[in-house]
Amino acid sequence: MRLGTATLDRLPATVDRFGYQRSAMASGIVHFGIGAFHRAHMAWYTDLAMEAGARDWLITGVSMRSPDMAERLNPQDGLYTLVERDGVGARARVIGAVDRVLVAPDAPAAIVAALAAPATRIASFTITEKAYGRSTNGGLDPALAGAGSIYPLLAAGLSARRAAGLSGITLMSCDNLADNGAVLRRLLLAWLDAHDPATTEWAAQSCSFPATMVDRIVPATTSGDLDSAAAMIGMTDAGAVFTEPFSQWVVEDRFAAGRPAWETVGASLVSDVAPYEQAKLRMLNGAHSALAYLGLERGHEYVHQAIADPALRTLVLRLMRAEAAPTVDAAPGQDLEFYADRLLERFENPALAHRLAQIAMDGSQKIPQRWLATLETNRKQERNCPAILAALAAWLRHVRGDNIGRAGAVADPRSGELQALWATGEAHDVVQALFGSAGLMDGCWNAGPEQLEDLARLVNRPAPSIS
Ligand code: CS2
Repeated sequence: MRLGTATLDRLPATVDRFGYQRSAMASGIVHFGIGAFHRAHMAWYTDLAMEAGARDWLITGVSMRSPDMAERLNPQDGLYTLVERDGVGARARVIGAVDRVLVAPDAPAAIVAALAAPATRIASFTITEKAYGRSTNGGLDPALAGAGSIYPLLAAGLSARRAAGLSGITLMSCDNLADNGAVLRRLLLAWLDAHDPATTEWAAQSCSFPATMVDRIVPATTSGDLDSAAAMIGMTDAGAVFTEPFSQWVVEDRFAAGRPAWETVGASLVSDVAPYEQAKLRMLNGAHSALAYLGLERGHEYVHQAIADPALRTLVLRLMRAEAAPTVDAAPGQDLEFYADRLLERFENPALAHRLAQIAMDGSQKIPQRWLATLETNRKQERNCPAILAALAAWLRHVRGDNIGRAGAVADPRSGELQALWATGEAHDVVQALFGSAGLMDGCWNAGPEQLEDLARLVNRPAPSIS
C-alpha cells in the first residue's frame, strides 16, 4: 500500500494529516526546486495556512533537472509525510500542499503555462546558490545562466502574462544568499534585458521580489529514513522528509498579488529581513560550513559528532559569538546570544544524522555570504577572526582533495578552477589567486597581505586528526 489520496483514510490515528479539500483548490504557487528543504519548510507553512482557512495556494513543484521527485510524488498525488524528530521522539504529518511536480527538461511548456495561469500569484525558488548564475562580481554569468537555468522559463511565463494582460506575480527566492530578493531581481532583469527586453520594464514594474530568511535543518532523506516513515504511517511513501522540530521563516512583506496568511502559522512577515538573514547566514550557516570542512578532516561524519568534539565546539562558539554576531546589526528584540545557544542545541540533535559531506558541497558558492562578509566587516573594525581563518584553511585543503576519502569527490561548480590552482601552486599562490586583488573571489573580502600570509600558513598546518 502506498500513500496517496485513495489511501489517506487508512493512515493510523497517530499520524496527523491535512484536512482541507484539495480538489476544490487552485494552484497559486509555482515552486522551482522541490527538494527536501522546500517540502519541510515553505510547503509545510503553506499546508498549515490552508489548514487554517487560506484557499487556492496549492503548489506546482518544478524539478529543474531530474525526474526523481516527480516519480516519487506524482503517483502519490503530491502527498508526502513530514517527520520531525529529535532526541525525545518523532511525529509525522501528511502534507497536502503539493499538487503535482513538473520536470523542466520534459515539460517546459507546462511550466510556462503554470506561470502564466491566472491563478498563479507566486513563483518561488530553492534552487541552491549556484543555480542563480551569479558571476564573481554579482552580475549574471551567461555561461552559468544558460538554457538549463530558470531564466528562459521565467521569461516565457512572464511574457505570456504580459501578453494576456494579467497581473504581475511575486518572485520569491528562498535560497541562502545575502539579499536574495534583490539578487533574483537583478539577475532576472539582466537576463530579460538581453533576451526579451520588452518584458523587462513590465517585470520591473508589476512583479515583486521579497527578501526571505529561511531556516530549517533538513538532511537528505536516506533509504533507512523511508523505511522508518513506512513503519510510522503503515504504508510506503517515496517522498517522506525528515527534519528537526525547529523552523523559522522571515519574509519581507512585499507581494505583488497576495499571499497565504503564513503569519498565522508561525512565519514572520517584516519590512526588513536583513538582520535575521545576516545572523542566520553568518552564525548558523557559517558554523555549519566550519563544522563540515574541519569536521571531515577530523574524521567525523555527522554534525552532531563534530559539535561534540571539544576542539571544534570551542572554535564554532568563537565563530558564532565573537566573530559573526558582532557584525550583525540586530533588530529590536533579536537576541544573538540566545540565538547562538539555540543553534548549539540544534546542531546537537542526535536524531537528524546530518551529513557533513552534504554541507561541504558547493563551498565556492556558500562561503562569500557565510564567512567572507564576516571577515570583511571585522577587518574594517580591526578585529581578528581566527576561527573563520581556520575554517577557510580547511576549505582550501578540502578543495585540494584532502577529504576525498571521507566525503567523496569535491562537489563544487568551480572545482575545476580550484583544482587547477592547486595543481600549479603552493598554498601561498592559491590564497593569492583566490583572495588577492583581481583574484577569483575578489570583492568579498579585501584582505591585506598579512592576513593572506596568515591564511597560507594555516593551510599548511592542518588540525590533527582524531582518527
Ligand atoms: C546547510 C544548510 O547544506 C548546507 O549548506 O548549511 O542547508 C542549512 O542546513 C540550512 O540553511 C538550515 O536552515
